[in-house]
Amino acid sequence: MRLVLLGAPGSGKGTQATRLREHLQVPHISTGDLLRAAVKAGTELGRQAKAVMESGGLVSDDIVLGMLEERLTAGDTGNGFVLDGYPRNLAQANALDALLGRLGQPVDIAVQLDVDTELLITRLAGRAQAEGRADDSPEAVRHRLGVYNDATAPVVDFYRNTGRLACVDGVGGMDDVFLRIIATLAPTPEIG
Ligand code: B4P
Repeated sequence: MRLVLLGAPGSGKGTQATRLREHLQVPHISTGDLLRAAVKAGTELGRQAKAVMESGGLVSDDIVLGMLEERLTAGDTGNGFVLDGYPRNLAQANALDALLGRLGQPVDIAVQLDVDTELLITRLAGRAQAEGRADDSPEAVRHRLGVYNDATAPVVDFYRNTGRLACVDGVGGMDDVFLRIIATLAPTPEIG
């Protein structure tokens, strides 16, 4: 299965992607993790991405697409993948469809995790305390939520309009949210 996880910062994409990876036995590909690894390794790409990420902005489409193409052609996605953090704007959504069309691996489903803004802020404040991620500071979180509403929210309609969207309530325990996602993936039983 080729699954895209959508949702605002703090909606639980990374958290649920880890569970889905185990359940579906496919790789979890997170553009956030790929970018953080490049920053940590001090590569040229990481140097370009670092300041943008810390401010809560989006890294340039070209950089992220190049990095993603390299990852999707690594040879381990024959049974599918869980893509987390991409696409984040309409240009990325179109680029992803074009890339996966070329690879003959179109997206099967996009799962949108719905969580209200106050709870997102609470969760990210919790992670800021626990992990000290630079982009979980209150200013960066405000910026990330603005970027999400302006640039990423239209991506939900992109998948809705192409009949590939499932919306899931992302509020509740992590295992409860996971069960809701799994329920959207199960084939509908035939009646009669
Ligand atoms: P990401 O790494 O994608 O960060 P994120 O949106 O915060 O999601 P994450 O997966 O980490 O958090 P989650 O909701 O699981 O991106 C970071 C930055 O990288 C971006 O701002 C951007 O600069 C750059 N970037 C990444 N992709 C890009 C792209 N395509 N284009 C351009 N730039 C890109 O979890 C958050 C917290 O909530 C955790 O502490 C978790 O424990 C908690 N939580 C989760 N589920 C919960 C639940 N059910 N109940 C209680 N707490 C829960």
